[in-house]
Amino acid sequence: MTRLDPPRPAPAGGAEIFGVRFQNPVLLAAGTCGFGRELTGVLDLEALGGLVTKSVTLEPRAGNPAPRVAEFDAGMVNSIGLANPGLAVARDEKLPWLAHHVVRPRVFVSVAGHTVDEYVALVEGLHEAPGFTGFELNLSCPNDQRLGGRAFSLDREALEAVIRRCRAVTDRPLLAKLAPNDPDLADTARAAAGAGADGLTLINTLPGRLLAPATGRPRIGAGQGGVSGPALRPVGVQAVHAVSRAVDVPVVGVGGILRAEHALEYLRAGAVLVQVGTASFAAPRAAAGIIRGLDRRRDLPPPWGPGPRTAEGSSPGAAGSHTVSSSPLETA
Ligand code: RRO
Repeated sequence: MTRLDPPRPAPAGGAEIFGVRFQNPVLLAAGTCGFGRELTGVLDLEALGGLVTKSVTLEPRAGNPAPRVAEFDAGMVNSIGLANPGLAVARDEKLPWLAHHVVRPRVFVSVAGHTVDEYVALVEGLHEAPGFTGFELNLSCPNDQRLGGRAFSLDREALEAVIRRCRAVTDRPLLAKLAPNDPDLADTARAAAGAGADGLTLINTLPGRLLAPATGRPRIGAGQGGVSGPALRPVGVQAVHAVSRAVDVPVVGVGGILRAEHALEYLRAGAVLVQVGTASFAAPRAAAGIIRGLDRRRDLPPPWGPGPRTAEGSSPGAAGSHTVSSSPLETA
């Protein structure tokens, strides 16, 4: 498990989570920022708490038929179909670029496969690459046609096996990104944590379909897709609320965060970090505005501020045991 990259410099302030320091709680979500480079000139990457790369698969994938995205009044539906350059290009080009150009934000590499073996091969193949802190196992893509749209995390045996076996081949932090359409998400989260996940990312998109009223034809090429944006926020906040009370690993909240108050909503529900996704499509600098908005607040819950975590006065187990700093939020 030798790693080639030296430890990254730890920014002052912020909070320590997964054994590394985050300068603020706002990350860009997988699939919405490419591998970071795509946003140079658009967004100051150094201001971010972190970013999660596009999901990487063993081989390059061309993705699903166009159109891949369609908007509706409360968000959008996507079916990109895991379009990505594959393991070799991620390892040899994308991550080295991140190693040289992104210093303060914490980078997580999202990986996705069809089988447990594929996930393990991805983690093994990337473990020693430079430029990133940890992995986000994408166990919840709703748009993989070979899995028939069924998220990996909904198969308990596969979920536990994939996390256990990835855990055995890397000491980097492992996040498991779970699906919202789960009859007992808290139980799945307990299983994921029990199998060795260091944290849970909640939630991926919710399966959905948009039809053209005049023809009945699907508005995206693959037919069904994943719902994201404002419609997803209450689903994500509920997931974070339930799971952060059920597990003692940190929870990362994602789904429908457009503004700082939405990020705060997730932090109050029990998340220690948040990810911004769909908002960046409409406004590529949305995450920077959210970071500034949070920085102005003096009522952030721990570990970002001294304020109460929840209106109910109860504190989920995750944050206390895994975060060591309560320094004021720092922006770059
Ligand atoms: O690529 C996609 O279509 C996709 C993925 Br991998 C995912 O995890 N979630 C999503 O909404 N779309």
